[in-house]
Amino acid sequence: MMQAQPIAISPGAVYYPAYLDRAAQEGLLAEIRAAIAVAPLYHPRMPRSGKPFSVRMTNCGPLGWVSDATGYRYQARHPETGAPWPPIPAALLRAWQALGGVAVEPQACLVNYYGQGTRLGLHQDRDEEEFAAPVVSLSLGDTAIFRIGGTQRGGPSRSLKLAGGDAFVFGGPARLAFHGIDRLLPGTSTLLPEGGRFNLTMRRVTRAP
Ligand code: MD3
Ligand code: FE
Repeated sequence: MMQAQPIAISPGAVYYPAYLDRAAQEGLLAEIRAAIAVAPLYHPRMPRSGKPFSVRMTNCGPLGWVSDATGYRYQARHPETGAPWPPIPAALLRAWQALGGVAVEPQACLVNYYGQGTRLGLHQDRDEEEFAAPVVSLSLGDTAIFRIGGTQRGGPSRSLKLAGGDAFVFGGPARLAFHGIDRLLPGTSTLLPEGGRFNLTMRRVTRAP
């Protein structure tokens, strides 16, 4: 299941290329598809403008990140079905334990799906109350061009390819780094018959008890 030497990208940002082998990717994909059957992917909307994201999203865990015309927030239920989010899959909890280096449990796993031509603009993840815990990210499917900068918008940034099976941990100063997905490289993975990419990010939302 595990492989990969960690590569330090910047203080607090650690990249684990090929963290999941093919069998582990298939197992995790099956768990994510089961979660999506309970909590369907939907198009979040931008605060104020109400313009839909090109990326579709859902969540697992006691809390989920949502966005609509009224703003960004974490909530316990799916915005369209009203149902509680399904639990975070066991394989993801194992990755959090192995890579996160913290005793607290994650409360949210945001599931992002990128179809061809979709992107996610540069942003900071700062809707959580707890920034001491890292964000742990796993990718499945096609390779994406990921961009990461510093904690100031408009500062220097670098771009990196994130492939299916790769893991990333963003802690310390990297926890508040600006980041986004510039584009996908279509046809770079055979994992998803429909093509595209899933990214799974686990987060601690409230202060640890
Ligand atoms: C750095 N997701 O879900 S993963 C997000 O590929 C998000 O779907 C992208 O940005 C994706 O918020 C990028 C890498 C990532 C995720 C969360 C971070 C980098 C991060 C949080 C803080 C700092
Ligand atoms: Fe983010």
